[in-house]
Amino acid sequence: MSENCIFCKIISGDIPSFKVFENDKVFAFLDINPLSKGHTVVIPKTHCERLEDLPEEYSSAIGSALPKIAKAVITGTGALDWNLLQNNGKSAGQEVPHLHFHIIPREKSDGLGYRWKPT
Ligand code: DGP
Repeated sequence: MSENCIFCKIISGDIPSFKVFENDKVFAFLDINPLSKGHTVVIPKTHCERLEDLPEEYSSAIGSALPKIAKAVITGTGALDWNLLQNNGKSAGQEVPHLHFHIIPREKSDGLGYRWKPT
């Protein structure tokens, strides 16, 4: 855990969130600024900033959890399709420096286009 990290505080419960999934290594919650209904953020329960820094045990856990979480999100929202997005570093659009994956439910003509963060 990192003292000043927003997502570490969400894991600990110091910052409230709408929890979607949790196990011993993975936590998922609704994005505070959703691009679509059900936009979910999936994070490891260890502090690291970027995908290349993630310890193997956590990458396995996230790899296993992502399909299950995505299935629950699309079932819950009734979305037709969805994006999985993950940003590493400021130049790539990463705002919160705790590794995270976005699950973004999509509908036809939802106006989001085919790129992260429509311009
Ligand atoms: P990124 O740009 O990839 O670093 O995305 C960070 C996302 O985290 C952004 O979509 C908004 C979300 N977020 C930031 N702070 C909070 C928070 O305090 N609570 C929740 N639920 N989401 C947050």
